[in-house]
Amino acid sequence: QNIELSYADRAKLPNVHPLASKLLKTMEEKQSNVCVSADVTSSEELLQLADSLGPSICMLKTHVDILKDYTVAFSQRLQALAEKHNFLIFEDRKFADIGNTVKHQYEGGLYQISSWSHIVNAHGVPGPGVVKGLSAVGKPLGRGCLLIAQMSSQGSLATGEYTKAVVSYMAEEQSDFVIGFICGSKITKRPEFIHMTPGVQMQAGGDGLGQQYSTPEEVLYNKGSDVIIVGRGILEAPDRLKAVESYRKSGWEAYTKRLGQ
Ligand code: 5BU
Repeated sequence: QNIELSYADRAKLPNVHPLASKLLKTMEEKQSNVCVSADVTSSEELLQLADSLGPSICMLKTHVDILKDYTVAFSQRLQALAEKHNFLIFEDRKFADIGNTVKHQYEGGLYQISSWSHIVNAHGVPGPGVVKGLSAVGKPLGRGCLLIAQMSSQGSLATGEYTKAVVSYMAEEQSDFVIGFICGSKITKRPEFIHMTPGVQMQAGGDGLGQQYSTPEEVLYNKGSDVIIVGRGILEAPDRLKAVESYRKSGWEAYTKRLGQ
């Protein structure tokens, strides 16, 4: 038995994490499974992106440490835009240390990530302690975490048994904080978990530095992932708004095709 549940059905599952439920509902409402990867270096440009692309996306991914002018005021304005346009913020910090250290990295330092980012991600390399440390900070705030089970880059070592262990040993046992995975394809049948895939462009290919691209149709229909993460496919387009809309449309079509509609 392999029934495909809709995003809306999954949002109502009894064991779904409240944040995952919120994201799934948003995806259904906005008919968008697009996360824009806002990889720009100026905070004004990032805010402008968030305001203009906000209506077309379910989530906005940041790399806060590439900003040349981060301020607390920036993080507050970004949060306000997330509310205004109803999207979640995902800081792609890729935590990968012992629990006690990631706790400080998540809560403190210059960026105080836990205060503004709904979602963060972590590598499985350290073992379950990395999730325990992040959870100690994030759970009381209603935050969630994605585990990096696979990577889009060529020659990635996150494959096979490693991927399986991230799913079974790290996520399933800490599903009160882990809401899903960064992966290339569907890696668990549990519908409460959300699969998110970077390395997406309209044409398959690569970038010369190891990034590998698949199309929205390939990722969402053939591979069974839930969310496409798109950076340069949108950022380097002559018209970013037109580009995000074309990813939203292809993404939604691929998803409805998967549902058999
Ligand atoms: P691109 O411009 O669409 O290639 O950007 C992809 C983004 O996703 C970029 O911010 C990466 O840091 C991020 N990423 C990725 O490309 N592959 C991965 O496996 C992970 C993150 Br995890």
